[in-house]
Amino acid sequence: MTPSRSPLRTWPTLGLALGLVFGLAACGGGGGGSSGGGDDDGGGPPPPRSATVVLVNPTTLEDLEELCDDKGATILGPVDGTDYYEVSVPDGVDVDDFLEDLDDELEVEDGEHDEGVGVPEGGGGTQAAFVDDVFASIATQPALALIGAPTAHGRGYDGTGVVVAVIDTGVVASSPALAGRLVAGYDFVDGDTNPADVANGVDEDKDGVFDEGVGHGTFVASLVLAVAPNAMIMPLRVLNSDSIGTAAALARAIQYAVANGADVINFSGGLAGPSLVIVQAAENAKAAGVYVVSAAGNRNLSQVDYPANASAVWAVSAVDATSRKAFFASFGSDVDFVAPGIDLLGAHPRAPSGLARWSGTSFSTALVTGAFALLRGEDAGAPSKDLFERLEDTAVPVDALNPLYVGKLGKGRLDLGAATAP
Ligand SMILES: [Ca+2]
Ligand SMILES: [Ca+2]
Ligand SMILES: [Ca+2]
Ligand SMILES: [Ca+2]
Repeated sequence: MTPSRSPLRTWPTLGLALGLVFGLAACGGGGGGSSGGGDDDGGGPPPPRSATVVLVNPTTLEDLEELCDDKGATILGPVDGTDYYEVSVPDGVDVDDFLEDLDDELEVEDGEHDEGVGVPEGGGGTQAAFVDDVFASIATQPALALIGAPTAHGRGYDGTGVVVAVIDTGVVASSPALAGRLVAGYDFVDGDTNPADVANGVDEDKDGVFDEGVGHGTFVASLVLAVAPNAMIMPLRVLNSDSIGTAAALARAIQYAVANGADVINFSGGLAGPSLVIVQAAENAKAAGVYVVSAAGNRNLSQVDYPANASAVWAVSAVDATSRKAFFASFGSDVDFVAPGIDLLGAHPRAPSGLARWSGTSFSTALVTGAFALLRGEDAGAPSKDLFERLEDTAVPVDALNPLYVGKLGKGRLDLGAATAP
């Protein structure tokens, strides 16, 4: 991947993006769906390499079929909602060479490598702190007051009738915070209809921590519902129990959300490099009136993560309780909003109390998605763009409080009091 390449340039006629390379994902089976959760436990020396999956946007399917025949590659299937196909590159074939051959033969002008999808809080980032205060309440935490949620609720805004797709690690449906608020979703990791967030005792990302992703999706969903208590959550699982996933799964989940009636999509995750297939899925969703809201990232960089940086995706960064940029929050001209993101209280299925505090732009993102759901619940007809622009236009500017980040924290901090003012 060439860092200097802009993922936002005009869409190439012949784009080629490489999705994830999962050591454990046995893609060679050729079965539908994306990476499987199954694994053969690679203890000891390097495990046998499974096939690498690339995402290819060919001139014609016939061209691709011919080439794959030549190379012994397998077309796993189309990536719904995009022009891409998932192709399994045979074991023992150098992926760079394979892509170069594609380049030669299909005049593909773009290649991206090994971009795993994850969450900003992953990889030793911020950790959830379990809470044992029995009086703790997600709904009455100060962060919600800071964004004016109680004021909006007092005016009757509650998100009734709104479906929010939460693309994440899945959810623990038994969490009290989600009771009665789930609609059918899908599991793009396992390829089944149960997007349950379950630990599997496998350290998929080999960082020495097992199943560190479990709880992320539930936490995010609980925050969406804290802002929009009568909205419904459509859980779409694309991240495994170590909170990693594939570009193809994310693109498919975006397409699924649009096709199944979601009003907005929360993706509190991202990847460090461009993925054209994800951008294309988000563009197509936007064209259908369904926006993706995504996290700016926790790397304290002046470059927000993908896909939040894409123009079709709303990017959310994090501030503290005094509206100063969170120390970890990435920033820049691609940020659209900021919202509180430090020590938020949310539902965590691994905490004995069911509650945890957690920091990250993932959670600021959930608040903005919930805010959209509130506005949508009171106005079924307005274009989504208008509702997001209302959130932007009513945001409280925070530049004066953040002199080092002027113009780099979007329009400011979410203010639902102003956004719902009569
Ligand atoms: Ca499942
Ligand atoms: Ca791990
Ligand atoms: Ca795991
Ligand atoms: Ca954006």
